[in-house]
Amino acid sequence: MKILLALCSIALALGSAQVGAHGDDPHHPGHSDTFGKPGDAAKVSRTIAVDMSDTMRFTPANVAVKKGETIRFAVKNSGQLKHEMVLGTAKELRGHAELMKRFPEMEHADPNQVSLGPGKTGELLWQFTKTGTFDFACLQPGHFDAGMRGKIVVR
Ligand SMILES: [Cu+2]
Repeated sequence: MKILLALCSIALALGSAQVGAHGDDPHHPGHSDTFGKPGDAAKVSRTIAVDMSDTMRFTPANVAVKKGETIRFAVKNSGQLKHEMVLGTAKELRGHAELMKRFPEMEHADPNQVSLGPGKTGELLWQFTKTGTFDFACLQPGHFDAGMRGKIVVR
């Protein structure tokens, strides 16, 4: 796992260099500290059930939360393929989805995501600390492009 995470870091560094060439912030923004932080299980405001399927869709694909809320996403993979729910900004997720095509074996174990095999359930705890519209997506190779993504509006 350590080796895979190291590969992920290297891949992200390479990706950032390319983003920098386009005049954007050359620093990788880090995993999602722009819109919140890992949630505390003792402070969960409510649970939102999210289903992931082989039709490359999240259900629901649109989620509304209030600023400050800690959400427990109860995630179920009802498909036959591996899927994952990754929280982030649209830019972060798009960049990461491209990297996953080049490094399809890349594994993640970050607090802003949960990866689930067929039929598995898991959870993701996140506190939303800023208002705005944020994204989530499945970064398994090809799934993002197939439309496996959703939006979170924080008010
Ligand atoms: Cu998927």
